[in-house]
Amino acid sequence: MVREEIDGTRTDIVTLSSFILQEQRRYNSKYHDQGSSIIREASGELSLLLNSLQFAFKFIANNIRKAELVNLIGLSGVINSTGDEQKQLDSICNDIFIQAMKTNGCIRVIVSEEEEKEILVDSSGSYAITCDPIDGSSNIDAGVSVGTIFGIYKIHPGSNGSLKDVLRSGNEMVAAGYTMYGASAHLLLTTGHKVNGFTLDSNLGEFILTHRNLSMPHFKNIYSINEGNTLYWPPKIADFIHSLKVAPEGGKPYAARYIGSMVADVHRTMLYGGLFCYPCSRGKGKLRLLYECFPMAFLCEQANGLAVNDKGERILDLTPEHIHEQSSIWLGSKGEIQKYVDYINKH
Ligand code: FDP
Repeated sequence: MVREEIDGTRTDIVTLSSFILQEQRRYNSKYHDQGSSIIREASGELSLLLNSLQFAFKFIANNIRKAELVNLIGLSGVINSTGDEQKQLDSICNDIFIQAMKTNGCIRVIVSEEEEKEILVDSSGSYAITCDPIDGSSNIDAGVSVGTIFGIYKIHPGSNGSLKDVLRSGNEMVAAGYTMYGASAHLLLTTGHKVNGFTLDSNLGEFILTHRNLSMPHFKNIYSINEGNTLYWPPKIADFIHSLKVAPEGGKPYAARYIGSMVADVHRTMLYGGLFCYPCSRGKGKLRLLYECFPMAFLCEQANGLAVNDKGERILDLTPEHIHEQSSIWLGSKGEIQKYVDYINKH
């Protein structure tokens, strides 16, 4: 018998690396069990890619932790593709991410929030990746949690890697996730079969499985939105948000929680439930479809939630026309998002 605990120390922990290998084996045995005449084996390439991603996350986490000490915080004077002022930490973390993706041999196309154009990589890899290396960066100086968001696509058969491999429906993502850098680094990952959460143990230098098959509650009376924009929303949306603040008979109104860092707001929503939204202001969405909305929508649905835009259309059914396209988004507990969809359909 294997003793799982020695002097209060758990010894049965599952690391991200072992979890990825287990998933690969599960995928292979699924195809064997189905008695497929052409036995499809997972080549291990996605596992390799996920492993190189976890290296990038550890490297970024390390830089964020020491940022204040080594004076990285401050503006670098560069304006990025979407018009935001780029911080030194933004550009360093972008470089870390791109370097890790360029050298793992699995990636042919990289899209980053910090790069105006897609990056084509000369490799024989089968994947394309989209990412926001540091989301929520306007909060960095205040020590608020920020994160890296990513989405992964298998490139089209016969493609050498092109824009077409990323400008496609969100339904075609094969994996997505984010790492939130807070008191510790938290990674939420889906490969299209539920969501699992890992926490970085900085002593071991390993992401440890801490949230297996994460599932959001169906209802939770928490709403998360930048209400300062109320004047710029269509009246229907302002009315819906107002309705959340009206207490039902014998009940309580919704609680407001807004950090202003998408990863942190979504992370809370994934764990506690509720709804997070960023509607169009003056008719324009803010969050980026490809590397913010798609990965978050994929995670959310895999955790039994829903993700739609202002019109109530399912986010993953959308197809972007350009890599930095912006969208409105409503995501969170299934019951809460359905309530929004029912409201706009009725009014
Ligand atoms: P940031 O500009 O700090 O990078 O998409 C970027 C984002 O943050 C999200 O992380 C966050 O949810 C949102 O913008 C915050 O926008 P507001 O400041 O307009 O509320």
